[in-house]
Amino acid sequence: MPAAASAAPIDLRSDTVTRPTPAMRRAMAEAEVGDDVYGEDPTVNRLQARAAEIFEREAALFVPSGSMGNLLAIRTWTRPGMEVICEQRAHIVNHELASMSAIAGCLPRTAAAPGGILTWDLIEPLIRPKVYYYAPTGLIELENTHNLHGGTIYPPEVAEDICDRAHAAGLRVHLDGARIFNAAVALGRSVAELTRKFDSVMFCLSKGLGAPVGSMLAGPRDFIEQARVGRKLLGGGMRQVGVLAAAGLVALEESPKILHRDHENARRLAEGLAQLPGIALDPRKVITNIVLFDVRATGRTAEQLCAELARRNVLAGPMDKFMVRMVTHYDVDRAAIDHAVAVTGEILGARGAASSA
Ligand code: TLP
Repeated sequence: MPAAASAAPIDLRSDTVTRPTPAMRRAMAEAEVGDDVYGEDPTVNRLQARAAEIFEREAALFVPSGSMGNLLAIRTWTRPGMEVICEQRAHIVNHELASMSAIAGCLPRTAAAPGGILTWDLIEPLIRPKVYYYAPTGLIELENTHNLHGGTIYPPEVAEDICDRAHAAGLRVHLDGARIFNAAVALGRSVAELTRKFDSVMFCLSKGLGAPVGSMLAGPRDFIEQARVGRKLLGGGMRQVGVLAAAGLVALEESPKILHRDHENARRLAEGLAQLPGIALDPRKVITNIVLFDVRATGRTAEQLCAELARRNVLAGPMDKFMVRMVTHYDVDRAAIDHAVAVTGEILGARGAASSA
């Protein structure tokens, strides 16, 4: 794997950085297209039908991004002035520009949960009593896998318990399943099984599945029809977008089969990094493709370490002052992982680390 400074960087900033596979590029070149605002793009229609089938839902909608998919779900299930219950480090709270407030008119109401995994005990106290001077609870949102907790997974029975109790309380539950295929592969369950009790599900084609662009929102037909209107309102009505949907279809059919490699690589990466001086990380907690580690004890901030890594052609993401994230995906193989560990060891002065760097 590349050791020379001129080689392509080993890019572990995110699984969003994957480039389309040759099969995706072929499908894109050959895609049959039409105007999707008229509902006439056959490839988009096929992708939507296939996603609905895989998730055992009435309908699905192709959206430009996961952020738009989440926002559409919030906007469709709520009205302005409501609250959305979610985990404190949820992507919708930390990485979506306050869109639930700026656009949907809702406030997040958060609870911090160990590993990012909410339970009904944590959610229930946040539900507002039906008193006219409180902002009503409009929606509960869960994230699986949980990005900012290092790709953690909801035990299926915990997620189902939340959905059952929410429904009994008259509340809906939306799943940010940007990486739900990673959870399914790690648990050996189908995405339909893991998501069956949620009222709506967003998942990304453009993360571990490797498509260049796009996410899907799945749910009941009337919900999807309203979300389609919302997508247009936000400027997300796309025309001959079958060229992108074609890559999405390949991603949906082919990529889940190889996601397990990303998980093996992430565990290997975590085991290597955990040996290095100053890195705080428990590799046993790495079960999908995200490795989060604390670098406080290295005497560096996350940004400083990431800058040093970048100078050596290894790219990682600073997530907060001392937290670094590395994400595995199909564009990094095992040799690249070993190289990334060696380079990190070299920077941190680990004994014997430079030998393979
Ligand atoms: N996550 C990105 C960054 O925004 C942090 C990444 O590199 O991981 N839900 C979850 C759980 C996500 O991780 C992301 C993207 C989204 C939603 C939004 O998807 P996009 O980027 O397509 O808007």
